[in-house]
Amino acid sequence: MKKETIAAISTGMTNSGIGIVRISGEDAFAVADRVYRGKQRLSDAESHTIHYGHIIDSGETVDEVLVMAMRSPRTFTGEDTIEINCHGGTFVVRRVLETVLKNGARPAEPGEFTKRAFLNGKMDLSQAEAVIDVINSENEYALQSSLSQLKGSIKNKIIDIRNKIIYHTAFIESALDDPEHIEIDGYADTLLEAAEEIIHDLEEMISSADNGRVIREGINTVILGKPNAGKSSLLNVLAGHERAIVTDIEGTTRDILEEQIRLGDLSLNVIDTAGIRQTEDVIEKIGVDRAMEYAGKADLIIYVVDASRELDENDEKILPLIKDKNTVILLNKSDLDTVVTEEMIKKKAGSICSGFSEEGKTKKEIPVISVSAKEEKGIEKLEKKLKEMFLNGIVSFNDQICISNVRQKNALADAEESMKKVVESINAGMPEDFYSIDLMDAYEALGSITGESVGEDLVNEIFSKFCMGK
Ligand SMILES: Nc1nc2c(ncn2[C@@H]2O[C@H](COP(=O)(O)OP(=O)(O)OP(=O)(O)O)[C@@H](O)[C@H]2O)c(=O)[nH]1
Ligand SMILES: [Mg+2]
Repeated sequence: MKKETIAAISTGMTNSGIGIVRISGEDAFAVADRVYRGKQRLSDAESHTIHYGHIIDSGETVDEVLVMAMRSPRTFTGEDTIEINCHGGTFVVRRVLETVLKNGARPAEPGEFTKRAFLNGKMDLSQAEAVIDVINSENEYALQSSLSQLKGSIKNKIIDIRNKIIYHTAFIESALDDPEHIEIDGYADTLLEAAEEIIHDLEEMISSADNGRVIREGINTVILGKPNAGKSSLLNVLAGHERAIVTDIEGTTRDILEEQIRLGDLSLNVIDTAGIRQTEDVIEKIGVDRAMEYAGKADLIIYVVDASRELDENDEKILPLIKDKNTVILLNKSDLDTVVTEEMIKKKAGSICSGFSEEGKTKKEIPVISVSAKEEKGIEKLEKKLKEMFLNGIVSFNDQICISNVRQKNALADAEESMKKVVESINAGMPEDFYSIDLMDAYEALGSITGESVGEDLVNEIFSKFCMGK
């Protein structure tokens, strides 16, 4: 079936220097020739050339343009493609598009160009998803990881794993078909080793998803501490303006407050919370519950200790919340006479946090920094520490695979589950034909990442999230 020729404005809809109307499909050249006047017909032009001329609508000049003529298959969509570079005023770009639409193209749906690139085999689904991620990237790291995905890092890894799975499945099947010639005894051990290796690879990719989210959406940072410790004061310092109400009344902050903060290449979603304490006040109690709930979901906890007051039962309540979390402890109010020392808080935290080994020595030392939110002291140290904590693992993104997409992550998790079943079956001494079902399930799940085993509905849903003209 002949695919319709589609057209859309591919540049942003604000007045700008240049606007681009893109046409893709078998009739792209014919449609363009109906609206373009220049030295030469585009149909006679060589591929990948640029032509100066005018767009004409019913004898009237619409704009002066440069037209790029690119023939299939070496184009983004894999189809014949024309890109009209016109002046970038929103009105004139729309007029050029209208003229094109009057002459045989239909408007493209959001993401339809990329969908065609996928359907024409120019890229797999993980790369198509990377296209939108590149467009939506808001920082260098997000961009780098999307670009690596676009180049095929995920695709290649998935193909590699799928090849291994299919090799083992094929071996089992043929051995079962032809037991006289193919020896299957002892094969379980080989498969077990391979399955464990695959599980390891899958787990690595799944865990990269959290890094990916942190980079893309910012680090979810929750400020915890007892009432009056100076949490809201800290938020205000980090935000650079008076975001939260600060008073010397305990229980000032009731609800959670969120603020986006940039630290160089890092973005933080900083959440100020109600001071943790036992309270009879109904509203404050809801606030405290919320603080705990947010702490559970945090990527990072900044635990603000009031160093001018003794540690008390409220601090004790906070310690379990920072267990297993990336945490920075701030000894706040360092401008006053302090009673809490670094050693004291480290000892307390060490007794509860699993990051500390039995000898009391830290495996993963929780950083403790003296600050004064009031006098804005020590804040630079905090910022430096955060960069250290989060950027170290991230900088090498170029050559690392980073899963950033929930759909892909879920598929990996499904594949991992199936592979674990394979391991279980082998360990339980089940017959060979048993595992091949689970192996094939894993194979299918991974295929959904690259788009080899996905239905039309899912494809449509994925591309509908794209912007117009891409
Ligand atoms: N001297 C001194 N006072 C501070 C410092 N940080 C905060 N404060 C004071 O401590 C009091 C409480 O500060 P907040 O920032 O409201 O404390 P909070 O932790 O948000 O308190 P709740 O919202 O009630 O949980 C205010 O009077 C602040 O001015 C500091 O570094 N030094
Ligand atoms: Mg507060």
